[in-house]
Amino acid sequence: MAVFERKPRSSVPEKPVMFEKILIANRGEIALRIQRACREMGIKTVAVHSEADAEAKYVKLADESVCIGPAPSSHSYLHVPAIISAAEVTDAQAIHPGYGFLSENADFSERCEKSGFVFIGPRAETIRLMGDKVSAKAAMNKAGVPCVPGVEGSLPDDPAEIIKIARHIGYPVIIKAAGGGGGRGMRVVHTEAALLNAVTMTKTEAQAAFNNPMVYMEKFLENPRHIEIQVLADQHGNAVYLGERDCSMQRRHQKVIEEAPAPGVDRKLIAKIGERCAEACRKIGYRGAGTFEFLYENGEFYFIEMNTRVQVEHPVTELITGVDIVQQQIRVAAGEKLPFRQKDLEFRGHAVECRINAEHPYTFVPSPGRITTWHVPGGPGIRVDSHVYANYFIPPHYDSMIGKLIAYGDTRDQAIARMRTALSEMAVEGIQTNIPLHQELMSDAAFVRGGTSIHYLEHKLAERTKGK
Ligand code: MV4
Repeated sequence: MAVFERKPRSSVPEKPVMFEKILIANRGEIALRIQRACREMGIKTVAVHSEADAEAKYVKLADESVCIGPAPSSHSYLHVPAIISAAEVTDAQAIHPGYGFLSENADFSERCEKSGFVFIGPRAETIRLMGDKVSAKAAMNKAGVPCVPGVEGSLPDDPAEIIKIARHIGYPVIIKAAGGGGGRGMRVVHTEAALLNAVTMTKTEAQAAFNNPMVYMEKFLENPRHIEIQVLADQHGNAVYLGERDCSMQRRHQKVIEEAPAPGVDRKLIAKIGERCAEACRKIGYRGAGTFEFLYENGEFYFIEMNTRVQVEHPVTELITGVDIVQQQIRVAAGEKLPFRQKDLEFRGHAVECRINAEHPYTFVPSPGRITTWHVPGGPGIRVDSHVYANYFIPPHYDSMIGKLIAYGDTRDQAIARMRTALSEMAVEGIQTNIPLHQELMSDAAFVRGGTSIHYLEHKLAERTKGK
């Protein structure tokens, strides 16, 4: 079996040598986005795909492709041995996990490294630290990142102690699963009478969903915005922040619109929080791209979670900074130093992203199937990140997002105006999309004013239903 013996590459190469070939362990628009970064850098690509994605154009565009299993993700994009084997047979040197799927799976990153492939992301230890929301909060608190008021650590078993902690924090409180995140495994508690039952139920659910019964408690913030800070760190102790994104326009924890910068937030405060995030990266030896998620309420930032992957909404940051985040992920994974310092970075203009989903615009029922017409907009300040085309069949097995429409302008008003034009030019037939919802939102008075909370869209949609 000598053929398959590979020397694990030391994590910091003496002299960085850029990869010759990268395997992309993902599908759809992000697989194409990563492929584009590789092509620009002269790196060969290996696409892995399920049977349902065999005919996709981005698969054909890759230098090589390997079918890793049937349509269900559990048997393909989540099937670790198939992905590692594909990297072995194609002789790739590194694996880019994209977002979702295995991107925040510490065991997967470890398996990559043990098999001799560079995992394009943070060390397994860092992914594990951030995957446990209790240890993530403790680490960030210690590193000087402001957190939601609460009590450090997971809740004790003693009911009297739990009651004491909740009284100390003050109602309403929120109980969250340590193994959760992204909106899974949480419960809001308004009164002491409801407390212990809520804790028990959250623990039971957490055990079933995450195989970890640990829960923690925070003050529940009633009407915050969701603002996140993008960071980049190399393996030589350098870290920068690339500004923030406002992702408050969401429904059921699915973001709908993202923008950068966050409207109406004091730039000095962003610089202060951003610097805290970069400093935290230096302290924990973070490597790669990452996102610090905050709740923002009454002029204060409160850290809730860290994402250790590239995010769907990274293009808005790319447009206001001029930094190619995916390319930098690859460079720092190969051991290169970041090519800029914080003082070299400028945030210029404004960018808005609309996620284009194959779904009914108001019932949100998925609408997979064959796209008959696909006409994308263009012109100044317009970027479209999508893997689809006319006659493409959207498989029903995956996420409904089929692309992202991103508009850039000197000002927020210009970016929104360009987005309106772009949406009006965009033509998609054969399936239903959420383009009409985006058109409505781009002319929504509260959105146009800027600074709506995480509850805005759900409230607006509820009003809409009542009105009909
Ligand atoms: C909160 C919160 C209010 N107070 N924590 C939901 C997703 C997960 N990342 C954290 N979440 C929340 N945590 C405290 N202490 C409200 C939410 C929340 C939310 C946060 C971000 C974006 C959308 C959201 C929708 C509902 C609730």
